[in-house]
This record gives sequence, C-alpha cells and structure tokens, in this order.
Amino acid sequence: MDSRIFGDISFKDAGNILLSAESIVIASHEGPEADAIGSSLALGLMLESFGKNVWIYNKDGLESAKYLPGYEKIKRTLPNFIPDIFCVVDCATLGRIGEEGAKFAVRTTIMNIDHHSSSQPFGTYNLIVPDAPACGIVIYKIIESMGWEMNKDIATNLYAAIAKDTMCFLLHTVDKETLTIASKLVEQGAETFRVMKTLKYSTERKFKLLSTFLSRVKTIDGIAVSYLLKEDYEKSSATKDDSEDFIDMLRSLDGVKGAIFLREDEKNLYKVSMRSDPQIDVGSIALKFGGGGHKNAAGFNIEGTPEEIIPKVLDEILKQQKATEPLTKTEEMG
Ligand SMILES: [Mn+2]
Repeated sequence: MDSRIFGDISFKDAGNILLSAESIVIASHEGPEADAIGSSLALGLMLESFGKNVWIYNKDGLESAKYLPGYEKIKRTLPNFIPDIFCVVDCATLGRIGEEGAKFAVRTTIMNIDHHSSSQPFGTYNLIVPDAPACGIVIYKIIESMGWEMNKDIATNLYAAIAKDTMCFLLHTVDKETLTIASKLVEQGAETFRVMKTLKYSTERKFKLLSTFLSRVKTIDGIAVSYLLKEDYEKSSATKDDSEDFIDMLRSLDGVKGAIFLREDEKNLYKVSMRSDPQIDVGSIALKFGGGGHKNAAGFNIEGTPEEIIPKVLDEILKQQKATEPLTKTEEMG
C-alpha cells in the first residue's frame, strides 16, 4: 500500500490531538456500513478506555451491526454539549454525516479521518489516506503509532470494518499489509463469528426486495444494471440498508465489467451506485455527476427515471472504456 497521506496530520498527530481532548464526538456517514460503524466503535472504545467522554453518533444506525461489540453505544441524536473535538470517520465530505450533524460539527474543532480518494480536507485536522482499503486501517494505524493496547472488542470492530470494505478480503485493494493487520487483529482476539453475523445478514423482507431486484437485472454492453423503486421498499417493508449489498450481486455476474444500481429514495430522486473492474474508473464518473467515492466503487444522487438515468451513466462508462482500451490491451500483453 502506498502510504501517501493527504491533509495535514500524521497518524501519531491524530492520536495525540484526540488524547488532548476531554470530550469527543465520533460521527460517520448516513446509510452506514460496517466500515463506518466498525471504525467509529473501535476509535470510540479506545478513547473511552482513557476515560474520555465519548459520544458516537450515526444518524441512521445499522441493524446488522447489532452483533458488533459496543453497538448499543451508537446514538442517533447529537449530544447536548459541545465536544472539544468532533471526529468524522469514513466521509469524503462533511455533509455525508447528515445536515444536522454537519451544522453541529462546525461549532467546534473537526478532525477528518478518511480513506476516500475524493475526500475533501474539510476538517481543522485532516488525516486522509486514499490508498487505505478501509477507514478501519487508518484507525488501526493511529492505534499502532501510539502504542495503545488493543482489546478483543476493538479488534472485532476493526476486523469488521476492513472485511466490509475489501469484500471480505477479495478486492484488489487488499495487499500484504491489509492481511498482516487482519492477522494481528485475530491475534488480539477479533471475533470473526460476530463479523460474519454482521456482514452476512439477511431478513425475510430483504429476500422479498431481492426477488424484485433480480427480476429487473439486465446486462448492456458488459455492464449489469438493476433498479428499485420507493414502492418496492414499501411493499416489502424493507429499508435502504436491506439493498446495501445488492450491487455486489450484479458485479458477480459472469462476463460483466461493471455494475449500476439505482435506488429511488424520493419520488424521481435516485441514489446511483456503481462498481467496476480496475480498468474502469467509476469514481471519476461519480464526480461528474456531483457524487464521489473510490475508483472502482462510487455513487451519486440524480433526478429522473431509470429510463433516463441508466443510458446517461452507461454512456459515460462506455466512453471511458473506449479511451482506456488500448492501454488495457498493452498492459495485458505486458
Ligand atoms: Mn469505507
């Protein structure tokens, strides 16, 4: 892993600044997954062990994360005190924590700890490591650089964070260091059973939603596409969380190089998620549409209907594919 650090503080600086605070709020993005929740809990539990007043905030919470140690500490409301530091994890922009949280955060010192390549240095202090495969890796390195003692609950949360963002250690972002850190976490007692319960979580309402999703799958020019309407969620009493990993199924289709999933959040307002093989940069496409993310996993919000949105996104992907084709071929030959 390239250890480029964008922003202005080192792992150790981050640890020391947090230690100098008495009260700390830790916040992560709305519609969280296990990297957001696991990173928040690991850092929160660590700071609590030093007697800090810690408030772990997530606007939405994550039902499947109830198996992670300390999950009951997550609060869906903001505190009634102004903390010394407002620490934001796993967010490319401050707005990702939700409007209310963002307004609250700017009233104090913000520390931004992130790993998105499109991350903005919105904090007073910024520790952005775009090559880290998960925010959990960045948290691990803060703990390691400070020589803080890990326990099994912290290790479990970090393992969940890293496993989630690497698709259970299968993505090309996984390198020797990722696996070394995972092995150290297991050594510290990480309970992989709890991680499995969180990452392989299903419900009957999710199965109902999935059947609708699968019935709409289409493959166009090597890109798998599907969508879900707001009414599909209502009919199956499902929530946004329930479809969170559906895009991975599109991506697993044999012969596809990329996947697009449209989720209708409000009438004609869609959250578009994209995944791709390494040769397609969906991150730059997301930026064009006002969103963000990583090179091979990104998203944005857009108004319209699936019939209007899908061709627009496909067009961008295919345009890019044309531009990179000769390079890819040379690489393959080499
Ligand atoms: Mn992440």
